[in-house]
Amino acid sequence: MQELAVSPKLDFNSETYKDAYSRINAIVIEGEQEAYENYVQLAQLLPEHEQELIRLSKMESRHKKGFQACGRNLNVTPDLDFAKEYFAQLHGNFQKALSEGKVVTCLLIQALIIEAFAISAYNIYIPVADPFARKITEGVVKDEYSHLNFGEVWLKEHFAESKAELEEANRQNLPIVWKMLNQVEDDARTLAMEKEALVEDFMISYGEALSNIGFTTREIMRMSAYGLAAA
Ligand code: PL3
Ligand code: FE2
Ligand code: FE2
Repeated sequence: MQELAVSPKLDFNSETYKDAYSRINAIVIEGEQEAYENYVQLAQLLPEHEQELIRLSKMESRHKKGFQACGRNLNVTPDLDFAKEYFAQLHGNFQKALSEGKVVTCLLIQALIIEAFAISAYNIYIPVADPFARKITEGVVKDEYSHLNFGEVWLKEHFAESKAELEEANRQNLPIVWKMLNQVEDDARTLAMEKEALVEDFMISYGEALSNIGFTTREIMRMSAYGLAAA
């Protein structure tokens, strides 16, 4: 209900809103594009799940098209150079893990961290989005839960032998996410999305995923706060 008090003040056609939207929209478009590529590459690493991963990758390209339409609907040109730079570190870490055949690290980066980040962003965006984007985002976020679930199920089945690599990959990549959140804090606020709400929602999705995989509450606390203080 709180968000209903906020949304009437938003002017989706104001220059301020559109300027912030040109970066946030680009981040989401680039994120969906990279998610598409990552699932295609994961399919090569996990041939026994090839069909399922290709199915997920196709969902990501639909998401990208949906968010491109959201930008067009507001007459906003997404700043894709900014967005590429925004994802560069996570992208580099994924590519490095891929080249080393580290499927656990790849799954942690894409299916857990990026999907949990997307879920939190989309959940917080939906109540304050323009009506067109709200409809699109509601459809997208449902899919993202199934992507998070793919990572959870695979990692749960391979928990014992993946645990150490998961902890190391978390230690290397989670601080990057906190940094990415800080980088969009101002633009997100212009869209009526609060950083605290994003952090909270991320912690819930990511923490639940870690718990389903097999980590204890103590381990989850330690892992999910990693790098937060420095952010
Ligand atoms: C994977 O399916 C998608 C990856 C996309 C990641 C998006 C992260 C977005 C962070 C920016 C916060 C504001 C979001 C606004 C929502 C339109
Ligand atoms: Fe997606
Ligand atoms: Fe996804």
